[in-house]
Amino acid sequence: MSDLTARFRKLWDEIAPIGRDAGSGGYLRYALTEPELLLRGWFRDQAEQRGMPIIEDGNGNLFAWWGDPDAGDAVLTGSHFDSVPHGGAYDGPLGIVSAFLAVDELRESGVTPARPLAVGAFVEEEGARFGVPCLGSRLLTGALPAERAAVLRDADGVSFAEALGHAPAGARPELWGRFRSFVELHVEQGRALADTVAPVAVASAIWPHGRWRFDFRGEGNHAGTTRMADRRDPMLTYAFTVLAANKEARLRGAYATVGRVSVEPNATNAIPSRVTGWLDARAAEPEILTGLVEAVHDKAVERARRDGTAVTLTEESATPLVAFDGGLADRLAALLDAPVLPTGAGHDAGVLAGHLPTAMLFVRNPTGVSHSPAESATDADCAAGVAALARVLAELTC
Ligand code: HGY
Ligand code: MN
Ligand code: MN
Repeated sequence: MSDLTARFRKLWDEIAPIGRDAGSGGYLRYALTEPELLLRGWFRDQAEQRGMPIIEDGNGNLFAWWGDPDAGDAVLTGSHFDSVPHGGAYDGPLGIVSAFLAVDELRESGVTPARPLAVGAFVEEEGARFGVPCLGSRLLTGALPAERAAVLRDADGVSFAEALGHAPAGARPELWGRFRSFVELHVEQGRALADTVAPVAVASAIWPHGRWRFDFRGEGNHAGTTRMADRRDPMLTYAFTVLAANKEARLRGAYATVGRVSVEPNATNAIPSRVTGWLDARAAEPEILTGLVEAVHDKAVERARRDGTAVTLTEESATPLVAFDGGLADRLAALLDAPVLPTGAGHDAGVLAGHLPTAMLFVRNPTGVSHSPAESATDADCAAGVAALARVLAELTC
């Protein structure tokens, strides 16, 4: 095992147990809950050990600084700690652990950056607690108003402002304006690298994608005394809509997922009065995505007429096509002799890409599985990711 691989494993083992569910082996690291707060504490310790002062942006994002935080022209790297329910170990934390190790690599090789270098930890990237993905980076850049974020509530009714302990600060142009570029290292969510010799790739783009809430309303009633012909059952309309989403996505070469549903009253012997399903839709082109969501909505409305139910559609978040800075991507791909890949996964880098030159590095995932306890990456590939990130940061801070 190489020295860097051993150092990766040592640091990785410090956070691996935090928020891990013994039953599933997946992670329950929801933003600003105890496991994620422990990880933020770990982040502070790592920064302190490296003499890196921390700046908080008032939105829940943390930035550890090597160099003068006020000097500007800084290079930012980092990612997020939070996970989807029972998510994998690598999605997010790999980018933060790798960032601290890359700082160590630079220092050990005697590199003193000519400009400041910051390691960031963005809050609520997955949107698993408050429903809006990339909440922290959207707040920082002003893509989401602080007033809207403040009142987002989790399943227990706790608002983002209450979880944060104060109203979010909102847009901080004077802070993100200090960054000249952002490089996020992330485990690959797909298997494009799995059958290649490349442990690391550079991102070219993020597909347009978003989340839409479908509310189906019908008439709650008794399961045993309501004739089938008399029912207005929203579960039927919901089920049909899920099948329609799958078919319409396949017809378009797009992706549609309904992975989250809530039912009222959610009783075995009661016809539901309301069913809510969340559609995650993604496509290579904006027009395809729009067409997909419209087609699914049309099918839902048509079916609702047959079922005597009502359906309403609400867009909860939308991310346009992100084309990463082509010059930067080509430069990093040449530096690392790495392939360039698009992705269907959203990232904070996708938000910052609208404001400063941004790049992503993907670390090989042997199975491609993500948002699952089965997500994996080998220590050797993770060490290769650290080495690649260190080279990139040395290049960008010289
Ligand atoms: O959902 C996504 O694409 C990302 O993993 N948050
Ligand atoms: Mn994710
Ligand atoms: Mn992620």
